[in-house]
Amino acid sequence: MLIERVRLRGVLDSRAHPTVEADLQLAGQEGHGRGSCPVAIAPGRRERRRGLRTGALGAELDQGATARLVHSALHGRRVSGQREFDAVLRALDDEHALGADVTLALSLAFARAAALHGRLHLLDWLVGQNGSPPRQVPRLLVNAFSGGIHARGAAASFQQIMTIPLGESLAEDIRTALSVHSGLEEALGDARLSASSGFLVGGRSTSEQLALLAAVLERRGLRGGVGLGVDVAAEHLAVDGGYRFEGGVHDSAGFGALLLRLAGDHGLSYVEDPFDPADTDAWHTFTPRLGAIGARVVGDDLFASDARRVEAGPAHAVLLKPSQAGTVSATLDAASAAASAGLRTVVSHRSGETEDTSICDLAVAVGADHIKIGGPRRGDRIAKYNRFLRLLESPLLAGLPRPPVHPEENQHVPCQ
Ligand code: 2PG
Ligand code: MG
Repeated sequence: MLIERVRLRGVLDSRAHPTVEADLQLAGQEGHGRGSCPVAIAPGRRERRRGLRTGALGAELDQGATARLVHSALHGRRVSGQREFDAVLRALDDEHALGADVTLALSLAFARAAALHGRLHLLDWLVGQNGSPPRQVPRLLVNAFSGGIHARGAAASFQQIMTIPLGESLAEDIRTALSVHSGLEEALGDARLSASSGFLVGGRSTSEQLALLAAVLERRGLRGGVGLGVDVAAEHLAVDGGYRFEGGVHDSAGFGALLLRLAGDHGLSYVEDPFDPADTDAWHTFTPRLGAIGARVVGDDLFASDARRVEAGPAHAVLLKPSQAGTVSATLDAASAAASAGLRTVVSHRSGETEDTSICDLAVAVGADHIKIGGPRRGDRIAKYNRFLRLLESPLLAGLPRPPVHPEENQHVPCQ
């Protein structure tokens, strides 16, 4: 495949922060592939450097020094496929610190251009790159309450409290997500401060939020059909000597005990980033204990979507964020490292998203158990819900099973 033209563009994410979009055209092709990179409000410290944060908008980005490097490396270059293209990006990044925003936008633009070139859908292209057919249709992690740094930094609380619809079909799960969300809006009434990124609710503790959620599920007749999960995002709660949480500071052991109690009391089946990535012993002690009550520990900032960091032991599953990995190939590598270690996978959006919906295709392609796409509000998130509704028409998804309702059903069983 001969790369004819590449263009970088500064666009806005859902928080109106500048990020990178790329267009890429292959020789003999009408049209181009396009990709963009989402933005985290405060990336974990193991995450690859994000980029130059130039603030350049529109064509300004295509005229700067980064774009000159990209143009001279890519224009007129012939590559055999995604792997070779991503290797070129990786080498450029290592030498010139392009940043994951530039490399991911280009990598996704290439994937879409290559798919177009082969008259394929993006999903088919990604499945081809992954090397095995999709094996299940992921379950949604639907944000209900935002806290921690997502609630503008003040609250020492979990970053997300989420619901997990457990229906037989994805369409049914989306209907459930809509029902829970409107039930929550109804229940919160005036207490709802912002519906734009989930809900920011002043003065409510985590237990109260979980209890409120349970009441909404009860009222909507959904109690048995929806699981509950949290993203502790503990790296952002860590202070000298422990973790800040709801007015106190808890040492690792105390924080682990508190999390286990919360998980038991509220029937949580999903706990993401319970500790700081460096708090290694705490992860190793906590994971089997949470597993014993039928819940799963997921590593986000722990693994930072880096295949070299993925290992069995500290967690049951790996969160995959393409913007952490930096390219499509690096994301697929992290997914296959997870499979080889017998770990499950979860694909995730970022707190600042664009209209790019490739994470949906990716989650299906790698056979992820879950995908985190936020609550069913706001254009960038609805775009992902709609992408799934279209993907369901793909023959590749016909007859595929859903992941097991009880995580323990196939814990420690390699997923591929
Ligand atoms: C997370 C993500 C997505 P951020 O921690 O899982 O909600 O947040 O993009 O801010 O890292
Ligand atoms: Mg997280």
